[in-house]
Amino acid sequence: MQKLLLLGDEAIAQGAIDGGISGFYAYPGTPSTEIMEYVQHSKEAKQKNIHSVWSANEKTAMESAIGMSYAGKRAMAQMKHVGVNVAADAFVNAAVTGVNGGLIVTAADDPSMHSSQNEQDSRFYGDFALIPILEPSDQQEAYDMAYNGFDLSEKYNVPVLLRLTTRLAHSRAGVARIEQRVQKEMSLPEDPRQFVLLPAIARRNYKKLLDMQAGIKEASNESKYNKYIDGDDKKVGVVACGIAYNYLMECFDGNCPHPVVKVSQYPIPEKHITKLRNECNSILVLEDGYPFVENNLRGFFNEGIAIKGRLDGSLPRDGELNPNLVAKALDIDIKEGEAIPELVKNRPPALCMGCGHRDVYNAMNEALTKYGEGRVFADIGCYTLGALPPFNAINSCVDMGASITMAIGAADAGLVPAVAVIGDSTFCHSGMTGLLDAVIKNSPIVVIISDNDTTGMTGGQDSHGKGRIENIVKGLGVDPDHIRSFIPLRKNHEESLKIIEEELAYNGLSVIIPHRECIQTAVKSKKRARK
Ligand SMILES: Cc1ncc(C[n+]2csc(CCOP(=O)(O)OP(=O)(O)O)c2C)c(N)n1
Ligand code: SF4
Repeated sequence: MQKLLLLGDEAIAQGAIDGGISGFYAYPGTPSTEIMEYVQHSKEAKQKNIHSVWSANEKTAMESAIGMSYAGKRAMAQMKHVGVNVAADAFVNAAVTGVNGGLIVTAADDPSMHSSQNEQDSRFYGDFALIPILEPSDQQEAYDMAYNGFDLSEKYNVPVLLRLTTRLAHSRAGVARIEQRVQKEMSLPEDPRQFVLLPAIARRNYKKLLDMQAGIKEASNESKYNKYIDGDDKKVGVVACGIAYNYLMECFDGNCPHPVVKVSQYPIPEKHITKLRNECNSILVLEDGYPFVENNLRGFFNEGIAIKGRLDGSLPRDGELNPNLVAKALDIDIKEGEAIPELVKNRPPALCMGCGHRDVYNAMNEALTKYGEGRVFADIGCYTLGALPPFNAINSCVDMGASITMAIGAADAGLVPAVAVIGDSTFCHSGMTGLLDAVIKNSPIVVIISDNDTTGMTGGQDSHGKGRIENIVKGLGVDPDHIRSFIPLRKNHEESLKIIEEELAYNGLSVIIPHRECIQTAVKSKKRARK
């Protein structure tokens, strides 16, 4: 069979394509973005007419995937870990509706917060929703799990959560492909009310989900992804989850002297863990993310054999794992890599030279001088870099869409004028509903939608707002006299400043739309046009 050199993200995309998927739905977010990008560049996916759609946000992506599953076809929703918070309502309820076509939700977690607001662990969501979780230890497993995850989903009538972390998502390894499967035909659920979560039906479905738990647990005990690997040195037994298994093997060149339970499918495989407890004097748990398994093994009283890991200080409580941390926890020699050459310097992130957000901040900062500091609520996107020098322009960045709604709350508390800064993609993701709140209350806030026609921060994916922002704002009911626009360029500074000053002085809701294409996407489209 063909072998490909793939990123973990790409392996998931290829596994799902080969496994008979009909639709991928996603909202971009590091480290999950490359799944959709791979599908969108895949000739096979095109030939097979596989849908690959950037949705408005993670919740709409999740719901579209549920819809495709309802119609009998296999679907995947993919997102970064914080995206699962946005999709959570649909995600948890999808476990209660059950599936028709197989449904996989891929959540890419980011321990160490390389490019995220937190390092939450998506396994808790899978556990909470009572569904199976798959966590690959390498790229081949990422491929296999995407391929086979649909069978697991269809067998137990539940969505399956496929969880991976940054290091695996963004590193490459050889992946052997399996025979390609054809897509499923459209077919409606046998029970036409399966997806109607009225209380009477939801109660019945929930009981079914509970009845399914014994089978889901057994599937984990018997899974080929979970293993008990014996070792002579029983002073400590190791539970290695997902990519941590790879780190453990790296420390011992593939021959760990301790008994090991490799965990790549959850619920936690009780059969293997019980054997490990019976044979070893203590247990070390290696897992990237939160101490999910460790907490379960310790239980409330933490009695019995010692359980070591992130909670007793054997490993740091936060940040991603690596082979050196694993070696230290096992008290073996650390293999030092090459020192970083002097030439390599840390460089703080910055807005690109020539970026329109720079001109927006220059004008906004000047206009705000007379009102004092501390009144700018920003959002998540390239413009968040306005928090850093030389701009020092913003005072918050909490979650996608929070700028407008936080400004409303602060204005209610008396901080007038309050300013919200949001990008076009984030506005369409979750800013529009907040703006509707502001319209209904005529909140005295100035909303700046810094429109660059793209989702710049995650690499320039299409933004649902392209060419539509002004109409959306009008449609939501903002007074047209207070919808203003300018082109954020240095030569337009005086005009931009005047517009912002006028709207700051207005005691009601204004929306200002500075509009100029992101220079990175502009350069890319010029290059494409020249080819
Ligand atoms: C819930 C959630 N989903 C996805 C992301 C990843 N992400 C960070 S910023 C951003 C969008 C940025 O686009 P836009 O608002 O248009 O600003 P730009 O970067 O183009 O300036 C995305 C998708 C995230 N941080 N949180
Ligand atoms: S990628 Fe685009 S939006 Fe982001 S900083 Fe660069 S020019 Fe600005």
